[in-house]
Amino acid sequence: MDNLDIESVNCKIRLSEYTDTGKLCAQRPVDIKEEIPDLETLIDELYKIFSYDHVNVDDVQALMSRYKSDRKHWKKYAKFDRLRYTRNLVDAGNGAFNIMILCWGPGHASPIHDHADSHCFMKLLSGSLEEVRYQWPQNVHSEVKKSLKNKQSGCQRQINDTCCQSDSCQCAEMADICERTVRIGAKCEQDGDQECNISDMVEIGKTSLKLDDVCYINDAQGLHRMQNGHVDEAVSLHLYCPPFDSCQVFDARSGKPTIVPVTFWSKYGTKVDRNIAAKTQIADSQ
Ligand code: 2CO
Ligand code: FE2
Repeated sequence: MDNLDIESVNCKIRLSEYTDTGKLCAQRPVDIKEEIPDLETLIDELYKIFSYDHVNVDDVQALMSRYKSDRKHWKKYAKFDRLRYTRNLVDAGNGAFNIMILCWGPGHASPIHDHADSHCFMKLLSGSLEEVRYQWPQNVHSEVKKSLKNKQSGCQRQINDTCCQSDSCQCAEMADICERTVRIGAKCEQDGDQECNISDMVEIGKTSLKLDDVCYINDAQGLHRMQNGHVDEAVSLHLYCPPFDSCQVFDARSGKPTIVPVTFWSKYGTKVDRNIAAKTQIADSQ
């Protein structure tokens, strides 16, 4: 699964649910060459593409590239906070995807995080952002890796369920590692014990995103952190498929994972109740 040909992946399916390579290759129903004139048209086109069972990652990227950013199309969604980046829902999609605008003040950054077994597309609408990618910490596994291990070992069960107990099965070993990770993490939280040094986060790449660039990440490729290291604000458009309401964030030094809810600062251009949004933003976890 680590060797997925990302360009041909069908992003209507969660990463860990791929059962055979036949499902990865898709018919290619959309072939739009011309520029997309505004954000509304882009969203209409995304609805069309996501109405098919198969959606190719590179088709979504191509579609998002054809829209050229213009502040007047998206300014009503661009709501900033002084302290942290904000997530602003633009369209809840058709169940298969959602679209949001993220606003990054100078110096704002996300924690290191995963994408909850979903596909993440990101387009820069204004300013510039850096993406730093990381390996998963040694003892923490993505759903896609757990699922692959299960398949390799012939075990039909999920990693955290009771495993088949066959001699060749690696589930038990992995479940044990996961359990220890949680236990060590819990101890660390309680009394600040040094045992929480699960492993260092290993950097595997750095990219600078410029205006209208579109990039893609999923959990099989690794984790990332986004940062606006500039004096100007930055705005990015994100599409997730399927949508998710929580993800894991990782302590940059120890790699300790924590599950956090992800919520919105505003929805459809209107600010969400401050108490709810402020308590649960992924941006708070940095
Ligand atoms: N995934 C982060 C979020 O949804 C933003 S970093 O770019 O994917 O808050
Ligand atoms: Fe992200």
